[in-house]
Amino acid sequence: MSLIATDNISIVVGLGITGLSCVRYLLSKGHRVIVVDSRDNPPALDAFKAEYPDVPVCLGPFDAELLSSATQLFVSPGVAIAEPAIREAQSRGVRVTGDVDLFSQLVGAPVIAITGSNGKSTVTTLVAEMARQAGLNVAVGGNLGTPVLDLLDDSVELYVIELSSFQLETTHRLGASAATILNISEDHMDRYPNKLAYLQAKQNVFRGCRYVIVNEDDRLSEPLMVDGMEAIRFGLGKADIRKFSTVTEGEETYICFGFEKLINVAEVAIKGAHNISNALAALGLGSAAGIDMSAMLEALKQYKGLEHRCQWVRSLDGVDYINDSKGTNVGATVTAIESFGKSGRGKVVLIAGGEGKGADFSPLAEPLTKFGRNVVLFGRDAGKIELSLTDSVQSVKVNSLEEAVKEARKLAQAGDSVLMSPACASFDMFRNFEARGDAFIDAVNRL
Ligand code: UMA
Ligand code: ADP
Repeated sequence: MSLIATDNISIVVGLGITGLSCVRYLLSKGHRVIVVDSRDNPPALDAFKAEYPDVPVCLGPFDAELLSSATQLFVSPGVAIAEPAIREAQSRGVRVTGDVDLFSQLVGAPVIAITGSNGKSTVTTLVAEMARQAGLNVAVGGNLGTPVLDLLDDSVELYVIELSSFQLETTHRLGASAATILNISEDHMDRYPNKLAYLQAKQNVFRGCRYVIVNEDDRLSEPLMVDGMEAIRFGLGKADIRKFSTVTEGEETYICFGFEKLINVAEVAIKGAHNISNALAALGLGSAAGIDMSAMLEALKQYKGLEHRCQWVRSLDGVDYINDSKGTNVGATVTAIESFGKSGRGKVVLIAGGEGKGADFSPLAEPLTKFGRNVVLFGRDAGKIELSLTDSVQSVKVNSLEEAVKEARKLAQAGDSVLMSPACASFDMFRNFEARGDAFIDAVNRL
């Protein structure tokens, strides 16, 4: 059955880049489309009206009657399907779907799908690099930046897509060749009633999947296995058959598949235990999709990671300055503190804060007690983080990122790392995490 009924109306919910990609596709197939957005003035409005003057656009609070008059709703990731008007339309028989569902019906080449709380972008771009190294024409996108519908092209031989829990809410059957939930820790608690609801959305990545890539170090990443699915496992240590793992012999640690050594960890360009876990996941996904092993190992030697993820910026007076602006949840920041705490000569001065998305910040206390020198807090939820850290480490609140960097310089001692890993989204003060990372780099370079 086709996802699109030609004689009826599709309503695209959300006028962002996903909404635009849906409109473009639906119009190209001659469908009747209406666009709604709950904001009075979505950023893309003027450009949209200029390009599609004949498409009706309804702004402001969602109208349940209007939504209920559609055949299907294509809901953008920024809008929860739990919105009352969407729920009402659904209860009146309207199909609630999204761009990923549509993509999965149209795609003609194998798909590798990656979700999880942390490491998605790193693994997505690493797998894409492995595929390129093997000579494949690969398309890469999804939550990473390019909406999946905009990736579709007959010449593509492999799609590598990053999917968020938001995108997976509306994904009924992806049918990926290989899929993984890298790990699960709390995120987006302003959108979900509890962690289970967040996990359930993530589990949709496995629907119709051939190979599941399972993280043995995080049991929450396990799918419900159904007929026709095969598992490839990964995890640090504990080698086993059909598993990508690590084995340590004396001073050296190797990545293995089964009991066969593949590469010395020292040769892998991305560093830290979390990144080795990411490398194992990428090998699992790549091997499931049949990517040549020697090409994958070559990519591991060459791929240096993305900006704004535990990115070294500068050394000044013996102190390393690290930009981890993409550390947008507590789990990511815990990982970053432990990574620099264990590998550094000194302690960690953490710069954190921003929009906390309803998170519980208390898991930061333990790694900060072990590895933290001080914490400098800024942004909307600075006070909330401060309350969670009493007794573990001293903290100070400031009014801007620029001030935070200056304060961190005063507090850090030679051998320390100043780590900006906010554990929060950036939207209270910046356009996005990249703008926050760039502001940090500028401030550090001005010291
Ligand atoms: N919005 C409204 N009302 C609406 C529609 C949107 O208030 O009716 C708000 C949303 O709450 C959000 C913003 O508008 O703050 C943008 O929402 P959108 O759904 O229109 O977003 P797009 O521009 O289509 O971008 C989306 C993803 N955005 C979100 O999930 C919020 C992008 O991920 C993704 O790159 C893009 O599709 C292409 O697939 C961004 C993101 O922040 C980078 N993702 C979250 C994350 O990584 O943590 C999940
Ligand atoms: P995502 O796309 O899921 O946000 P990224 O690959 O952009 O993930 O990494 C964001 C941050 O998450 C990193 O800078 C690091 O602090 C943390 N991180 C990356 N990989 C992992 C992992 N496997 N486990 C825990 N934390 C991780």
